[in-house]
Amino acid sequence: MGNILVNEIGYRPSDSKIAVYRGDNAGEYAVINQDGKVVLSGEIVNCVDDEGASERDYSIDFSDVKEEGKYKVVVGDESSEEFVITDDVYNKVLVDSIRFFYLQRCGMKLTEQYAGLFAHEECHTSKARIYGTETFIDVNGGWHDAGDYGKYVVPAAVTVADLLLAIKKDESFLSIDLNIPKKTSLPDILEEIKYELDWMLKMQDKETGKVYHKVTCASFCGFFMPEEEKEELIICPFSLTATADFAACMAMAAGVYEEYDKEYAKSLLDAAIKAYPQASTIQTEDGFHNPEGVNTGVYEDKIEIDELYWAAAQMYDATGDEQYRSDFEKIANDYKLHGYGWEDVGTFGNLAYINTKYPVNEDLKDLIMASMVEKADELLEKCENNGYGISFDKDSYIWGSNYYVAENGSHLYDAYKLTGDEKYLKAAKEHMHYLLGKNPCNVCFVTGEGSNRIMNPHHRPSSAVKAPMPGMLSGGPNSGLMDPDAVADCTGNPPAKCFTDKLLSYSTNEVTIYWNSALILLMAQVL
Ligand code: G3I
Ligand code: 9MR
Ligand code: ZN
Repeated sequence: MGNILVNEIGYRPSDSKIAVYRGDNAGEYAVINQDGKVVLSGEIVNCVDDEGASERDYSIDFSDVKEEGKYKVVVGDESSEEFVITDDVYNKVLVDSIRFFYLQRCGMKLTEQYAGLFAHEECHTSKARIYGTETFIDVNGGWHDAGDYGKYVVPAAVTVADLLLAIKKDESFLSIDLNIPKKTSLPDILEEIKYELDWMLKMQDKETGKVYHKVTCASFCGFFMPEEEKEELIICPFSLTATADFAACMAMAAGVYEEYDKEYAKSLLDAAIKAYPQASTIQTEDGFHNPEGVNTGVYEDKIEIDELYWAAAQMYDATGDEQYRSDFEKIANDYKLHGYGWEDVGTFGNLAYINTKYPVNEDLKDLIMASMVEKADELLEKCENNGYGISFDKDSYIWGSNYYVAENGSHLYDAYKLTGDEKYLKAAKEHMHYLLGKNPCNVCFVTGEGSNRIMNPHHRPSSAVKAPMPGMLSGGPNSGLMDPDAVADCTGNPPAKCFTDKLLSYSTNEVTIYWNSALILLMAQVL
């Protein structure tokens, strides 16, 4: 079985609903409700040869089924997993995926009342050594990055940016009850984001304004709770990417927090103003590399112009200062930049520039908007050759492929906003459905959700308590086979099926804060 793939969580009544049937004998399909009654049937027609999955895929459009209830799609004697149609079908996955950030908190005790199984003592509270010196400083707080307990500024900045964009898109996020302990009167989600911003502020050198790249132990630790990682914390050198991303993120956050706490917003903007001019002065060959003796995540990035571009745009949007505008426009005249990722952040810059309340060069703005639509058109073309309707070809399944699925969905959504053309929105939605179960792996990639669940994410707390923390987006198929379990389980698989739900498969089954935030942003956009 497992040859009829759907969003395992389900659909809202008005959503378009497309199941995939993979096989050679198409024939008839039927949609059956919980009473065993056929509510829709028909002939399967369209088919695509999907290179990434090495399958012939047929799509079954059952959008006409709108009544609330539980359903299955069947073809011959094959059946999909059961799914639900109802209005609030995505509420739980949304809340759990945001609560994940609270559960990733470092530097404080998480009590059972709020964290349940994932309660832990305070962790990583000792002062951290600035690499190569005898100086120790306080960099407590923030979110653990991923399945490891490191804290890295670059991914932190894009995570915060995604979450702030999600809030800007859908103000109802501000009233979501996250069941977290409150210290301020901020909406829950802003209080949670503040926890990360406060940590990021500590990663800035107060004297120079430059920003340290990361704080981790020398190596990744074993599979225990965070308070058991007791090795020395090491702060790695400043980097251009951390400093520019920091400036961008702080400037963006200042605009959002302004409405709630003027003083806090000012401290964010001041930090951004101090960081910004420093970023481009940090010269390293090919970006940041781990210094000798440090073996944790690198977030290496050879192309740093997009980080400067994002920072300039965001600084201009926050201040209206012509210098930032001219910095941005100089780069924009030479490069077309895109990207919602930790590596490529151009789209964040584009959005800041095209939406700012301050004057812009209208011709340049038009060019940027046109290039955003052009990017979406390229993605749309790929969707047509993909059996699951996502913008992936056989080479797209890299480390964290699910991140790129979510990001591409956001690019498509942007084109919908810019053109009003529904075809982009429709395609963007399929990217969400893919992540939630309509995919060649036949699994719901968010923990705690769906019928075919991820049970063994590469995530230390989940391993320690022997239960997957809910609401985490797994990295997904990676045809690079970059860990021993991926090699053992996926050799010979088509790219789209190079995924294994094993604890030690960090190259296919890890989780991170920025993969979650990308999913959250996509949900804010398409739902
Ligand atoms: O960009 C290239 C692409 O051009 C090429 O076709 C493809 C072929 O493999 O590779 C692409 O690069 C990959 C890159 O991710 C894409 O972003 C690299 O191979 C791959 O090694 C790299 O993986 C990164 C991984 O760290 C290893 O460095 C992931 O993006 C990144 O999310 C991940 O981050 C880790 C942190 O270091 C530590 N904490 C956990 C976190 C998640 O796994
Ligand atoms: O747990 C680590 C994970 O967060 C990283 O993304 C990954 C790649 O850098 O590495 C993981 O740690 C593994 C290490 O690289 C190799 N030895 C086994 C470690 C745990 O699986
Ligand atoms: Zn910690």
